[in-house]
Amino acid sequence: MLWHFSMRASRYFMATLKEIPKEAEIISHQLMLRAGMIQQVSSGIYSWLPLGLKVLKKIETIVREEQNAIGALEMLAPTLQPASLWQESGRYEDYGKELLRIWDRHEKELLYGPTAEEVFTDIFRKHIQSYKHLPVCLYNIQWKFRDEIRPRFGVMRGREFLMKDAYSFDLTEEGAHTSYRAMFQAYLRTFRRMGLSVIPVRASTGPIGGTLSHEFQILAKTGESTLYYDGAIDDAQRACLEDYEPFYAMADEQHNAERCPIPQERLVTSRGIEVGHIFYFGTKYSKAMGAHVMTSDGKKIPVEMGSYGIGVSRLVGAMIEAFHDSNGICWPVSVAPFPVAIAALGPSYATEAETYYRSLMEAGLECFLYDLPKSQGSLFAELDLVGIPYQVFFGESWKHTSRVEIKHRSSNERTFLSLEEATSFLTQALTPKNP
Ligand code: 5CA
Repeated sequence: MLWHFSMRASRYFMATLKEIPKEAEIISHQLMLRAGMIQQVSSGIYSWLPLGLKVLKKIETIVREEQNAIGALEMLAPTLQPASLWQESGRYEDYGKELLRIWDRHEKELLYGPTAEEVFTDIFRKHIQSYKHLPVCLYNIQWKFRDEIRPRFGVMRGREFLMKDAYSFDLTEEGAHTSYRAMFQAYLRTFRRMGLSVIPVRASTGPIGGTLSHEFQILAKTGESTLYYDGAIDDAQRACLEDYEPFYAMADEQHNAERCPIPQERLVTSRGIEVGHIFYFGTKYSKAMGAHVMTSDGKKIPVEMGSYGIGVSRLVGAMIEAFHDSNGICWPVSVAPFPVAIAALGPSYATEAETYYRSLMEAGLECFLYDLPKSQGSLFAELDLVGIPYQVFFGESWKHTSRVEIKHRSSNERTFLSLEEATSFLTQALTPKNP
């Protein structure tokens, strides 16, 4: 069967590199290149190689499941948009050089969407005219393009990148705040499932517009923003609280030392990477584009909107910034390209490793048979570099005690188990815990 071949190193597309690529300034970019996850095609534009795409898809799935869980409806808008929609909303001139403009053979102007408020507002206005169909929230997970002046840090600031963008439509401002809050909580659950600590910070709204906005920042030394937040957030996160109003958190110039209400000793300063951004902007687009709904007493009013982004491809890099050590990536099980790898430490164990690999695959565990004829040193190094969370070895312990060695990548703990025990240990370890 084909899957027996595809999940084994000898048949896989392992594009790992020994040297640290010179062009990569930060650890996540270096590790993504060294682990063979991506390859640059042009400045800020990457191909996702098989191993990298697996991680991207797993992150995408978590994002999708948590959007669906709050009742947001998935659809798919195109990457190309007509410039005329942006002229209608008034953003065409404002967006400047980041907007990639394209002319088709009829001299009709298109653009590669950097975001999609106009497209979604246009869909809404063509299909929904009554309060009876509200609230509604539509989203898609689609590639975006921003002609960034300085693409850098690999997929963290690319020109082409994958974004989850959602758009909520409500009758009233109060309703829009309820949608905003539901999305806010979905974001906390999404990032928690990825094992990330995330700080929601009050933000300015920039070219999206509006009055209320939060950025979701994960803590990392290489982050582009400086965060100032109430240390009580860390405790609230540990307690899985989903209320955010009481806490102070600001980024960069939004923070004002004089006006900060938090006592100095409770204020935490840290660097952060923005992985999500949500906006409430009321009727900015619905007024400009004529997206009106009928109220219960027959009045026509512009619909209340918000938009909600997650940088899906950026998250791959951001997660590596959060989860790595000097040997490579330490993926949490929830997004690992393969949660388990099996390797024979010497040709005499190859058949047993293969048989065990097949039995785990049949039990529904996603694993990778590392069957390359390499030295033990380079085998260990490669599995650690690509960050496989559980590594099962058939070696000395198997020979002498009929127990395999299971190495846990991030803690480096080793356990010696019979095959039967190993299967139940791995089944347990791979079962998602309720976050
Ligand atoms: N329309 C709104 C929300 S749908 C919007 O576009 N928001 S945004 O500009 O903040 O982008 C949403 C998320 O996309 C950001 O939080 C960030 O995680 C990601 N992102 C933005 N620019 C880039 C980029 N150049 N490379 C990778 N990810 C990016």
